[in-house]
Amino acid sequence: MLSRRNFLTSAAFAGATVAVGTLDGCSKKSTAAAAGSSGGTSAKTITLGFSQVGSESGWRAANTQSIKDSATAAAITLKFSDAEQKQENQIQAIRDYISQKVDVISFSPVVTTGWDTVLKEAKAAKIPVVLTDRSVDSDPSLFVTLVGSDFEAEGERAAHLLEKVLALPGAPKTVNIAVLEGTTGSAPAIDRAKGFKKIADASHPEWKIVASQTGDFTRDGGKQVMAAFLTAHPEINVLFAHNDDMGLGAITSIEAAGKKPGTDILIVSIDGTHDGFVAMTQGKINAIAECNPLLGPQLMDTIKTVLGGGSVPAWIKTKEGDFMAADAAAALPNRKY
Ligand code: GYE
Repeated sequence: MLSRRNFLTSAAFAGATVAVGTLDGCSKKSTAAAAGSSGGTSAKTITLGFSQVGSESGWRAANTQSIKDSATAAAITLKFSDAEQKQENQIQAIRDYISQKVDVISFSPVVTTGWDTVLKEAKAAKIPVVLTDRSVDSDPSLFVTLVGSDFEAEGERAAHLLEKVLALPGAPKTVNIAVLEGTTGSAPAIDRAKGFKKIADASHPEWKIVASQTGDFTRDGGKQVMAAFLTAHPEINVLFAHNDDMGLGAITSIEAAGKKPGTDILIVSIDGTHDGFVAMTQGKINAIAECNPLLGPQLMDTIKTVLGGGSVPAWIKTKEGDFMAADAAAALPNRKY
């Protein structure tokens, strides 16, 4: 989905952003401009309007906390809304932020398409938009940058972790995979599927995806869909879950069906939440490709740079690690989410 792998600058927004605001004591000229009609001399506080996807997962809870904490630490005034995984709620929140004349808008788009109109409205109001976590399929000139992970790489990493899990003693030779997909049309669901398939198609004719369906990134979704999968496809012996929460929900259904998660059904997931790590220490999840939700500090730094008139890369990627169940106990005490 995100094909903009080249690092561009935010020149398209530079003109607009310099006029919008400034940072505490960053530039005399723009401080005066930002103080505007109040005629004050103190630096203007940045107001950020943020539209969060929802509260669907442990990853999201950590992401929300990170954004709130880092806004406070950066002395940025945060207007926050939760869209309950509905695009119309996000569009409404963005329109509200435009009419409130916030300095900058940030959001994690629930799906990739359908944003052009509202992004054009923000641009016309000269309010820069910084995407975080998930990207959109819109013209890149409609937003400044994306602060978030490479989901296609995560799908590839999950496939490589599965290779390692299948190389362990006792692993099956016939590989019948069930996939629990994330929210349909979301960047992580599209790109994680793509990355995983790329490795499977290139190197593993023996891997068969026998069932693949969305569990909407929720624990309950994972539980329900896995229960149906197990009835329809008793041959499933591997689960690739697009996030930990769906994997954790699936574990409940696997156990209810009298099978052992991590043994009868090998499980690889993505995120690396606390509960995901605990499941690895119990041998119920075999491996996790980390997706770091602690994007707040980088997002606030980016916002300050953008509003200060500086240029930023078109995509600010996150560094992430891979974990096998054998590494989990040692890693767990150091996990931050
Ligand atoms: O993996 C999942 C969450 O967009 C990266 O959304 C995020 C995903 C994350 O619900 O747990």
